[in-house]
Amino acid sequence: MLRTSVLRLLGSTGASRLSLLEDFGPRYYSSGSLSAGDDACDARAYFTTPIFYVNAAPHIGHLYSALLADALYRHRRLRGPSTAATRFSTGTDEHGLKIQQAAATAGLAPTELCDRVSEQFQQLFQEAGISCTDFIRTTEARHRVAVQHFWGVLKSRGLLYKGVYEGWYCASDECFLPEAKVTQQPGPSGDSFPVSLESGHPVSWTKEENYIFRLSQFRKPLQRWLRGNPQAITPEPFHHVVLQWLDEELPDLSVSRRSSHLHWGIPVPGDDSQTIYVWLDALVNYLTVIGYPNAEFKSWWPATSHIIGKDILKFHAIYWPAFLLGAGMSPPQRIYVHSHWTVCGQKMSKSLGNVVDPRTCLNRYTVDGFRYFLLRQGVPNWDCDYYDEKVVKLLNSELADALGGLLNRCTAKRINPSETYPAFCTTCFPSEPGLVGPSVRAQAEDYALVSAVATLPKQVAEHYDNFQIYKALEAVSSCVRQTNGFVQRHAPWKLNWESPVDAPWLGTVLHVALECLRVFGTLLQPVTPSLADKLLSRLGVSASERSLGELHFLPRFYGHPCPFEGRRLGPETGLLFPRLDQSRTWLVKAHRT
Ligand code: ME8
Repeated sequence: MLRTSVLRLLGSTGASRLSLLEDFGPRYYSSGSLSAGDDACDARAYFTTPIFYVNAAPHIGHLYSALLADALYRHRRLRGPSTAATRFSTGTDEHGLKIQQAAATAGLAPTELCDRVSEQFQQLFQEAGISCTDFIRTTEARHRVAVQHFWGVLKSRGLLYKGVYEGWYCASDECFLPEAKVTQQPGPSGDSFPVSLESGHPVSWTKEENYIFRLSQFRKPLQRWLRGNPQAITPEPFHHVVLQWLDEELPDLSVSRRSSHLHWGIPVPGDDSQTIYVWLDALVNYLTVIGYPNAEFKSWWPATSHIIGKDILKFHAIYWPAFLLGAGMSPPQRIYVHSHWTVCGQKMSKSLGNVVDPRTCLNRYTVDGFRYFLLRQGVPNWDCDYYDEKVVKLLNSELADALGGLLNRCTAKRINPSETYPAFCTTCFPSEPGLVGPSVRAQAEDYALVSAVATLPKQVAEHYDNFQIYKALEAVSSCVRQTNGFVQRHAPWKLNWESPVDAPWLGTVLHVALECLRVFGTLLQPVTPSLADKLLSRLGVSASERSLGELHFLPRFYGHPCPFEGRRLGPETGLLFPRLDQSRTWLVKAHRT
């Protein structure tokens, strides 16, 4: 029963004036709402992605992990004042049997394969606007120093011993498997061969004298860490899964291989006949990046958030914290786990020929378009299915029509001939709802809009903290729809600038809509950086006015001056996001039965 649930998770895929002001207004001004200080953004923050194997070219799953980390990192920088206090690393995992075998199959020296594929990851991430501060390769000298030092610490603390390790090994997954996790799969010619129950990859029987890590000693400390830190692994179901795993037996772990079998790796210090297990090597990358073993690393550890896929949860939530505890260090602060992208309901794989090339997608849907799609549609708790029609539909409806249309409606010359941020009229839109008078034009729904957009930055921040970026985007999109409804309701195109009755209200409608757009543009920066820049530039918002601390939505409504009122809009630079043609859906179509 317990196991079934674990497998299922891992294997599948008008308000009163008082309340308005109390809820959102004063807090905005007194505390700056989302600026540094009130949410510990003065502290350091270090985001990481997994380092990716170089046996094959990157696909959309890899890009998705990097985008999640990039959005978290960019959002964090929007909140905090100091960019020096944030770091973001990604990289490539280049050692191990898997790479050794892939190089042999390709007829290449391992270094050649590593250089070639690592370059593909770097190029992809550069094209996709991944703003990492560090790209690490495990074949770098600085990493070898860090791994060998870390090994020495574990050894000196009596946590490594030599023994014979016998069991199934899966080279594709680079892991040992107990008997219960192996099954026989029928081969093409009627014979059968052993495979991993979870991944379906072939396994082979291994018996060797290795160095073994006393993992079994860490069951209780790991349980204490997780029970004492309910947010350590997010979303919660994954936290729960790890605690379930820890209820089971936790055998010691082989952390080296015979060099004659595995030569492509980092040698065990003082024993060249053994090569360090690739997962121990790979996990230490998170320390290498922050300068380990030099003391500087201490200012970054453990203020770390690891973003990982569900497939490598055990390595990050059990092995890695155990290694760290063993070395006298704290486990990472947060582990954010996401599920997988499938294609037409199937796992992406080279052999099925259904791997979606992210560079093609970035070209077809634009960088911002594809970033938006993956982050808007990707739900960490469940697997998501990819097909092209979905991308076109989403981008046309949310970016081209809803957001682009809204900007166009408020900035077009025929509606806004002076091309300025018009004045807000407090008698047309008093801060107290329900007032009646000849010049009062605002309705109950308009107060609801103001209230929704005023709370949006906080809501979005909470979604980021809970690793639900798709919900943050859903909330922005819902407010964009509400703002379009506001503009539609008051039809500024039917109002006349020449009329002394219409003009103040016309200006107010545009002012409110532009203020909403300013909030949307600010909040979209972590996901669609260029599109948000285009939007904010069109609104005339300068670079120093784009942080969350500077946001102060609709200050005139709350009785404060507005720095934008009367300001000229930025230059017109064309459509915010041109509509995509359905014929662009030639990549992967949805299955229709
Ligand atoms: O496991 N959907 O590297 P890896 C979403 N080198 N994300 C996916 C995905 C999919 N279909 N497929 C892969 C390794 N990913 C080790 C990691 S870290 C110290 C060492 C993403 O190249 C996801 O983040 O197999 C997954 O965990 C990672 O790529 C695995 O990449």
